[in-house]
Amino acid sequence: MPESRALDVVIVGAGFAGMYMLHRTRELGLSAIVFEAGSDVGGTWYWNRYPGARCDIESMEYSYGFDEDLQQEWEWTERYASQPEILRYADHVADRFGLRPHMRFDTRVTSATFDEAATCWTVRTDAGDEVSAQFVIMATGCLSSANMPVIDGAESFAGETYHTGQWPHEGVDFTGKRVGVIGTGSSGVQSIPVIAEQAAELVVFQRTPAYTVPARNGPLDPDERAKIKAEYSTFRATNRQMPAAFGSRLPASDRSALEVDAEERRAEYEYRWQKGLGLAFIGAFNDVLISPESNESAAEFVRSKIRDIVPDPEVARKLTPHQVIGCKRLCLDTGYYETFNRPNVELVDLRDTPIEAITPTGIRTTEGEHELDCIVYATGFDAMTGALLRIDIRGRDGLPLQEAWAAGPRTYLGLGVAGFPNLFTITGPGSPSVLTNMMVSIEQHVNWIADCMDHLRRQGHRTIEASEPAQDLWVEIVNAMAGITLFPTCNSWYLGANVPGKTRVFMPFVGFPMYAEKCTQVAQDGYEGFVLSG
Ligand code: N01
Repeated sequence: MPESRALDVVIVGAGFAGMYMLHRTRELGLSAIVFEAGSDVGGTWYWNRYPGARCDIESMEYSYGFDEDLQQEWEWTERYASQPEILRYADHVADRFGLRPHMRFDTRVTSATFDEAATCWTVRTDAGDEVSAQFVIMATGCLSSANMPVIDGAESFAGETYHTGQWPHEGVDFTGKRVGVIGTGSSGVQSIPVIAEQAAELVVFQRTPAYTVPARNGPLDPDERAKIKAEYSTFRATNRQMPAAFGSRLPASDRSALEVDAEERRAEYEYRWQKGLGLAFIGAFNDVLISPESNESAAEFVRSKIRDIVPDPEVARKLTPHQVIGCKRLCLDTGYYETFNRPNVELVDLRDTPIEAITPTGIRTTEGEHELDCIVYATGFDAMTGALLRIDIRGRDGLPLQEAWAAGPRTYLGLGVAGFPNLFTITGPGSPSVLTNMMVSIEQHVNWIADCMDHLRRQGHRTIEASEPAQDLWVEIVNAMAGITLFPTCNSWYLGANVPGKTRVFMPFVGFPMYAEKCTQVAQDGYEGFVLSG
């Protein structure tokens, strides 16, 4: 039965953001519904079931910290959790906090329209629901709208086609198949070694070579797990003080890579490479993402590893990246570069031989046709704004969000948008989000939004809305912060540069602790920069 109720809150998405938002909303005694396009909870972990899918933040950190009993009772088994284990965790949380009765699955929100006279939102879905709510909270995720490149002839392919971000639930058996993978970002880097083990032949179509460091995943050390659990809340609090809200077991470096000699520099990179410290490889020195020279020393270290691992000089050459390391998100792998030593794996460098077309039987580059049974698109996402903009969101005076963001997303704190009262975006553009441990950013945003709704109710305000001047200033600050770093120097999805036609704007805010402090201050100052009314 389609819903037609009047509610306090509509939450869009049942990933980790939507789940915790629902929990907090219910704790406040507000009525709420979650609409979710998938058939169950989990968000990005519900959709990304490709072989080898795994988190690149350690499991003891990539989990909720809001409930002491939850964090004590849940036992992660691996250092970096696999997608199935993370989905089991999401399932456990949904049961434990009784969330599912307030969720509507297989239901995609199609529009949200602000009604000025009634000061409420009307939300419609593809299942025929039409509900009104005082607040709409977008928990739509940063990496949930698949990026499917437009390639000539793609529809003519007679074999099977998959996208890593929309993987079939029943899994895919590549045994005996000739498989082509397009894309070598995190999803490609994780899936390629696993597909190579199964497929008869694997052809990897690479446009930009990836920098990737070994995850050295394995079973979690029980002593380490117990040690963290003994003081879990302190551990979480210390992580929140780290620039990307994770990794406090290793102190943040206070040295420039240029301050030490070549031997010491290499030893530091080698230590992180051997220990499988993942994204913290970039944190070896405090200026790897700031100084081109320091960055080059880290990049050259990884290049030397590729030369060591891959004996064929031509294959090693093709695999070697030359852009700034960390500018596109660093990948974590299990045997990625080694995979190209296998006799059943071929690497096609699209910079030398671009794709001309997809044919009924394979992929044709300028060098000839590769006959394939399956094509896997590991081509990423329309990140941060894609999921928001495919909903027809209309604020004051019927202004579409698509129009308000025509020149790129504009928000105040990544939480609110001028002209769109009572609409909140969890980990929206302009917040640290994808540059951090997402779980920490999600909890920080959900808590802020819950406290804000509570404040409005207690103070008798009906609406809250970002002011234009505060939003303009915030957009400038986000740009200025990015400008200090090397992030804007490559065509990354952080900039929207991976989606043809998308406006090039650096979307996340660099630096979690400073950001979180600012949000707290804004709330303490009576939601400074927002207009409260009604
Ligand atoms: O997507 P990507 P992803 N022709 O955009 C290529 C998170 N994540 O799904 O670089 C040929 O990084 C594109 O080439 P180029 C993580 O935050 C996390 O891999 O644009 N190639 C690139 O190689 C990650 O950063 C985890 O030149 C085309 C690839 O496709 C984010 O998701 C695991 C093309 C896309 O790489 C996105 O990762 C997985 C075309 N037309 C993902 N279009 C973990 O937690 C695109 N490409 C570990």
